[in-house]
Amino acid sequence: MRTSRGAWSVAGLVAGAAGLATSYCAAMVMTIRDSPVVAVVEQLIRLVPGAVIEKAIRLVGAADKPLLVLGVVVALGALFAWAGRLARRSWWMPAVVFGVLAAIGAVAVLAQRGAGGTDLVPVAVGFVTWVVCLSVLTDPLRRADVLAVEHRERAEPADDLPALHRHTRRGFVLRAGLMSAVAVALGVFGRAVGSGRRHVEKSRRLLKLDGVTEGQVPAGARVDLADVSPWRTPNDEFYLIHTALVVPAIEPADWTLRITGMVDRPMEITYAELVARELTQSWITLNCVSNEVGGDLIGNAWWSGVRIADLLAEAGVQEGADAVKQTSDDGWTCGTPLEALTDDRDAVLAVAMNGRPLPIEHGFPVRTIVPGLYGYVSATKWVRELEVTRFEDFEAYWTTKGWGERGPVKMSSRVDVPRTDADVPAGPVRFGGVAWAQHTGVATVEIAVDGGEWVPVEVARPGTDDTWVQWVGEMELEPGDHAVRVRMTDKTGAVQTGVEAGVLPDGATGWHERSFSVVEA
Ligand SMILES: Nc1nc2c(c(=O)[nH]1)N[C@H]1C(S)=C(S)[C@@H](COP(=O)(O)O)O[C@H]1N2
Ligand SMILES: [Mo]
Repeated sequence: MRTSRGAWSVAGLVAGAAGLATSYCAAMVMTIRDSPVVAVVEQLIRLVPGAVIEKAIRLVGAADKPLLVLGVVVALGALFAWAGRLARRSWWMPAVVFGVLAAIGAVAVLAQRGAGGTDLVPVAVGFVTWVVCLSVLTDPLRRADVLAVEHRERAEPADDLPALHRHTRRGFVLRAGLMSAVAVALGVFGRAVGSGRRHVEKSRRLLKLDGVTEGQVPAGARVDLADVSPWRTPNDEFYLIHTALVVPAIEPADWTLRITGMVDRPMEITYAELVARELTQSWITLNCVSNEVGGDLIGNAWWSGVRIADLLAEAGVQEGADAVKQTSDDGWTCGTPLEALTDDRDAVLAVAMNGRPLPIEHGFPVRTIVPGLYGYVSATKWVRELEVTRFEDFEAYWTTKGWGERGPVKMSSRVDVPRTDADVPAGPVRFGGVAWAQHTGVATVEIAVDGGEWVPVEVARPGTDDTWVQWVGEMELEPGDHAVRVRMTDKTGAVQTGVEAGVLPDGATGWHERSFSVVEA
């Protein structure tokens, strides 16, 4: 007696459900808006002609969307069961079914606004789950079939078989049960993670912050050349670095900041108290110590926040302190030189970025921003505590991993135009890019083509030393292959070094270079 079709269908269904659960959970944990299934349903809605939708809505009323989702789930269930039955014949046929489904999911996900490569991770997670779970589930079934055939061939007494079947059935039921339980648990976990975030996202959207303005681009901050990095980096294009797998979703009403350690008057301040204080707004360029020469882990934004120097003065910093250990809601820590938080620069507890409450990924509701320091020693997202202390008394997250303790930004510059390997028409060739030395300031920028002499270029003057500056230059070049390099000089007269150093332990150095070709027009 061979295994029943039903068992194979169940195997397909359970594996299918497990894959939906892991992909949903992955999407929630990665804070992707929704699971791939929802992306497919949304895509279906978009593809169906409007007239059909209208008729359907008239027919079923407001139940149209739940019905559609139900329809997709039923169709998926049928496909999963079918894939399970196919597994009885060969291992690759169900893999093809799952592969096609995953491909549809991937296309639907990529068709969403603003989707990128990482949005495909949940699809991949779901596909791998399907294939692995189906093979684990069908393994006892396949063995039972082999044994049943052997029995028949050897014409052994049939009374061995029931025991054998009980044994395989137990193996199968155990695996299917366990898998279903894990799938349900993942679904519940994903939902909890996702709903907390949705709630915070709503609070964030409804927040009105008095005094927060859209930053005006300073006169003179921009050069006249298309394709140079824009002066202001839009929030959804600003680079992201954090160690948290699930980013904290914090209701402003639940947020407080504690100022502790070597202070005369420890403080605890709520969100309402913080935003009621005087706001400071400024353009500040933030960059990551892990930014390679020419890399893009850098962005410029208009930050609105409350000066940390004033808060620390109220708390009363004690003699002997030289550091502030910052702690995030997610447990991440960094050590910031006390001086950078108490001198006259705009080191702030930021509540808004480019005129909007901070995006959740960028530290909502409150993060630290300090001009002139790399992010890893200063820019704590979801900040919860500032402990005034001494560098010798603690170690922060990255310093335990071999990164420098202080982390001042190193001056650097980048060529944005021409793009690498671009073909530019003969005639005067235009070059452009950005240069930065936050809180010190950029004095001059120079370029050198094909290892030739350094030639000064035009540098924009944004009127602050805390941001990057755009630069633009022009040169007559013969047709053929060329390479351009850039370097800057800061306002103390120090020239950017050409000595190449990697990002570890305290930031990369070297000149950025791009190759391009000049072609006959
Ligand atoms: N809580 C927390 N804050 C953090 C980090 C982190 O991993 N966790 N990374 C830091 C690093 S290394 C950088 S470069 C900046 C990046 O800020 P962004 O993601 O808003 O661009 O945040 C800093 N703040
Ligand atoms: Mo960083």
